[in-house]
Amino acid sequence: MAERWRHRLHNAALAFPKYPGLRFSYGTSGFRTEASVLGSVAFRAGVLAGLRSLVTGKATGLVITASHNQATDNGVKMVDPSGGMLARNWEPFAEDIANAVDVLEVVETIIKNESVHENWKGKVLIARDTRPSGQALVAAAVKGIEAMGVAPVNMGVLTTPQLHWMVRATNKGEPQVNELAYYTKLSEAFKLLLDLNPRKPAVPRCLDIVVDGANGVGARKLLDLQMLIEDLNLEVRNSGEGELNHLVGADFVQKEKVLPAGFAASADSDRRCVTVDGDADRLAYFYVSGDGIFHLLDGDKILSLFARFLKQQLEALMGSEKDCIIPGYGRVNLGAVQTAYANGSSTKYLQEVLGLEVVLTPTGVKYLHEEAEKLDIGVYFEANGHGTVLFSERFLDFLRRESASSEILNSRLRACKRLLAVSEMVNQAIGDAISGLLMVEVVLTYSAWDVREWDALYEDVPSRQLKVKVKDRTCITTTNAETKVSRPAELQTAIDKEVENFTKGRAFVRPSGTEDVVRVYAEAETQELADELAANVAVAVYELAGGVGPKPAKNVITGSL
Ligand code: G16
Repeated sequence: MAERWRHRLHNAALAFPKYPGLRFSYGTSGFRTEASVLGSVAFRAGVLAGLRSLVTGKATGLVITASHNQATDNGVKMVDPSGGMLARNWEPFAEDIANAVDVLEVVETIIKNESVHENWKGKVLIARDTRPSGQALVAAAVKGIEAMGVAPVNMGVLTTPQLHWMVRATNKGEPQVNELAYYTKLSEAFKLLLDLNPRKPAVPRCLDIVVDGANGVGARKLLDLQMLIEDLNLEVRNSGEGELNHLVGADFVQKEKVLPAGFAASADSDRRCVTVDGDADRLAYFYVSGDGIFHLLDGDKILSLFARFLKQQLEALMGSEKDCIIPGYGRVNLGAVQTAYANGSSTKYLQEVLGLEVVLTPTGVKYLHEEAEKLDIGVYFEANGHGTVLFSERFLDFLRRESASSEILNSRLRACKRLLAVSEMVNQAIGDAISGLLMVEVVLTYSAWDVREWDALYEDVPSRQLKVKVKDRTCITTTNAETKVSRPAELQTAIDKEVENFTKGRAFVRPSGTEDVVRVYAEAETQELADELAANVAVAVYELAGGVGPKPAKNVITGSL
């Protein structure tokens, strides 16, 4: 490493010593913890993002956000040149640099391994969510990027998926990389998709939706988007007037299965409602039926809706062929990717009704994205609402050729054009609540469906999620896509024993990668039984994995086997 470079980095790093007594781990989605201790992590993430940009010769990105976490937390999500999450083989570097006493040591190792030269050029795009702590953390990250001699580009307050989209667009050489370009791309594809829809008189042209913005960045961005789409009539609530993610937002609504603050069962009955999380990378729909019952349409339902639509388009392309064979292309691999949180009924629907192959990965979009990328059309969603639809370049090339080869707008050409427009509208870099919402609306309009018809695709197996506080959550390790605990072994034995007592019982636990808790998930035949199973497994976690604070109450089994 050149002396001048080393000197500059050394001096800059003096202002960002490692926070004493803490170990930072690179979790499900980057670094995340209490904002007050994150200054040095932000600086060091800036250094690493700069270095990654130099090594790849492409733009990288950083988003300062703690997504669904409480307002006093913050975090750093690192974006790779593809627009996806940081490459997994660089995650150990991220953890090393965040915890190093001497930043230079880690940097020098990478520079040596990758033969990086000081004169190489790099660029890091940086954005933040609406948290008050964000500005100072952006400033720290910018110092880190500059210390590497790389150009920081501060994009301001954005949703996480917008920044991912911009990194991808930059590296694809798009002429305009800014918010307007993002909204324009999405809205044009959306309008084209509506125009391609079969015209049915019953379909309302104006799409009325009530949005829970989690008091975060997504609320204001959706309002910006709405300016470009006259068919969309969004009533945005929780747009910043209350506390970020407190009793609002996709994480709260999906886990608690209740209405967010600012919504009322009587006043909002029968309205189509949407919730996003604090950085707008999660999406869920909900509604209250006339009988006052709350209905959630989570990531699994969104995945099923999308997969059904995509399959219909493939059928139009297949003509008289079978098994997803498309004349002129061959077999199209359409598949779905889920995690252990996927409701059992959704997996059954995808496999048995749609006949799709379903792959299960551990929690974290980085794992799902990787699997979806292997397919011609890969749809991935976590139950919590993170997900998107990915298209392979080879399949897109085929669609472009096909759509240029004919002028007769028959069902085959419409399907080609639709799929191409979906690939433009649906974020190809990462799951995106904004583009996901547009896609849901397109598919509902296409099918002339309301939310109830969509909801009726399948009935969820009742489920419950709980959190347990333990002394050290890393004492739990898991295997088989997180469906089994490998350590402590007696915990898995206890879970198995509990599950045996419940009809249609299924349960697993895993340490959270974003909060200091162990998460518990349970399914059973009825809601009461799912609640009981979850509570009993929570007690097992508390007893066998070092629970702290008040002990969860064990439920008496009332109706189990
Ligand atoms: C992040 C990841 C998601 C993952 C979630 C789970 O979400 O991006 O892929 O599902 O964490 O968190 P945990 O490990 O705590 O269960 P977000 O929206 O918080 O960035």
